[in-house]
Amino acid sequence: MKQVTKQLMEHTSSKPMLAVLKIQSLVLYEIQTFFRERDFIELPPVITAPLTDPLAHGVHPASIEYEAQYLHLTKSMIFHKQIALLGDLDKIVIISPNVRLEKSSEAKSRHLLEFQQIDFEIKGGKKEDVYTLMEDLLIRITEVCKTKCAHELTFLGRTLPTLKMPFPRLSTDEMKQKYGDDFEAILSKTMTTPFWLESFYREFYDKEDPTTPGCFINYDLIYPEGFEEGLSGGERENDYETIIRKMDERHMDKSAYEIYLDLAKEKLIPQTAGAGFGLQRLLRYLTGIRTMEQVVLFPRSPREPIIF
Ligand code: ASN
Repeated sequence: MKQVTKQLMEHTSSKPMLAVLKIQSLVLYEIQTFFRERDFIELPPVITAPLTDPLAHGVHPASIEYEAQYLHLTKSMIFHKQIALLGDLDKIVIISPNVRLEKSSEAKSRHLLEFQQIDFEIKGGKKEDVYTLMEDLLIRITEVCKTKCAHELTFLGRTLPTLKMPFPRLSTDEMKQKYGDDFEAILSKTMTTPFWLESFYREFYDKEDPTTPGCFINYDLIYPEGFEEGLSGGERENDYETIIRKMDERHMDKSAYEIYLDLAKEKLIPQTAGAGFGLQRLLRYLTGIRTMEQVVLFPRSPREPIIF
């Protein structure tokens, strides 16, 4: 048997992997139940689209040519979430496969090339709604894992903390001043509870505070114990002039955004707030396994060859 075949077999049939998959199955069930109980409508994901998230950091292009069209593999459901809420839907959630071909030289330990993002959006929602929802969800997931996957957690040597609301909220500006550019990693290592980092300069679609230009009503949820970023989101920009100004500031090519901008101009994009969190990053935190490749059955990683 070839070495690589042996490697694949050992990985897929290992005992820690079985424990991870049991936890993953429970977590997926809890996530879907949690959102359903709160009247979110689950939508199937969009996998190819003429327009996808521009992302704040550069990745290799991932698109396919279909006859006369270029279709991008979805990097996040952001624009589809906003447009889905333009009618009578109020709250949506999508378990969305995202493809981001991270540059291997710049990729962090939390990056995968392909992952599942639980992407949700609330019409008329505010930052506070997202915080309460996510804190409730994380508390529920950790508690359910402790009772229903006690055996697996013990086997993995993981003791999950008892999380309490509200999670701390920290401003990126203040933390940068205090800890320097590496503030996020430093804080993640020192904190013992998940916490919110607030106000990032990034993609145009996150809302800039109209009363304080340069401040943004957006947030990341950071896992403690060095597990780093788990969620990104924000209240959304829906005013046409503001969107155009922010796209110009970011030197964006607007040609792909024709329909999106048309809808914004007609004031049809609703005010919403939302976020997305990665399933595999959550699993890393829950299982205590630090290596991303070890929590995925068939990993697509910027750090190693993709073997199957
Ligand atoms: N899904 C994220 C959001 O809702 C965006 C992202 O993944 N880049 O803000």
